[in-house]
Amino acid sequence: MKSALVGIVGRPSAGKSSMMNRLCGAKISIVSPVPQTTRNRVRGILTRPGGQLVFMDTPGFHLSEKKFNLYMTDLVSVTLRDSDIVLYLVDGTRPFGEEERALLEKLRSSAKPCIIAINKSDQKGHSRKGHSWKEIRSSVAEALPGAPVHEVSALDGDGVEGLASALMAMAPEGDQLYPEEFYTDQEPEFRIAEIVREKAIAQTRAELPHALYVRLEDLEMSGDGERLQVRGFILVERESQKGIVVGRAGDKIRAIVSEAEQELRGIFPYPVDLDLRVKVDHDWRKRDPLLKRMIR
Ligand SMILES: Nc1nc2c(ncn2[C@@H]2O[C@H](COP(=O)(O)OP(=O)(O)OP(=O)(O)O)[C@@H](O)[C@H]2O)c(=O)[nH]1
Ligand SMILES: [Mg+2]
Repeated sequence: MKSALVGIVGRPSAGKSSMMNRLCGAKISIVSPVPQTTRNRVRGILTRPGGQLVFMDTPGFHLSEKKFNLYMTDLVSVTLRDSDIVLYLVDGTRPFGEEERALLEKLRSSAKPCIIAINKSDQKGHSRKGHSWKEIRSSVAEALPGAPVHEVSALDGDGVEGLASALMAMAPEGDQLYPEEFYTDQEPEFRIAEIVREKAIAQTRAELPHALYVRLEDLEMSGDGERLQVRGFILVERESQKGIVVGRAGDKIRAIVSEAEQELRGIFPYPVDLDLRVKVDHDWRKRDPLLKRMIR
């Protein structure tokens, strides 16, 4: 059968996580309008008769010397190394820039088979000043000659079936890595923490784009085995940010809990009860041991 590890790479907010979710037909990786939402190599699995593709979503490739960012860029490099095929996602609504060129250089030196997908084709009609869809298409095609170019929309699914078939056709012969009913290999603890983080970003994104992370302390099935009780923390960098996550009279944290609990009901066969506190972890983005554990 066909079998491949497919690394999904691209700039922050290109729609990598949305595309992996769309390709696998399930919400696997969290999504937000804030760049650098994904911090891990999240796996999504697509099994069809005759083949299995294991996608690896990655953090957005961003040029910055900040420690936090360097860990994420490293993860992109490791993923390129481990991939059989690279799916390079380009945001068709943004001009081709420095980051795109730097990432293309990495792609070329990895020498991996690559498929280019220009995403957000639903926005094709709304071209911005100094930038057109046609220019993006010719820039990528020129930079990676020979790589097939697909135009797709993770939002409405346009072109995604064609992309999935092209990836499957490109995959080498190999063993099935996961049972066919699997669509991800995430541990429940990671999945719950990520969904909480997605809801927390959505509630606070204007004020705190990257400043928070989620740590779960305790997951325990209730005595009757019918509910999963989870205790944990949303951690921010500074005292002044705590109030933003808590909100006025606790309205934000309550919304985060209820939105996360609702989404989790669709994932686990039992309800998940979240007991979350907001805490300060000063300058957590500068601490190597934490970043090493977190970004992988
Ligand atoms: N219009 C449109 N928006 C899209 C499409 N795909 C993704 N988006 C939006 O683009 C934003 C970023 O999407 P993500 O899937 O989180 O992007 P990402 O590349 O995973 O981002 P990072 O993890 O931060 O690198 C979200 O607001 C998505 O809803 C698309 O095909 N069309
Ligand atoms: Mg992402």
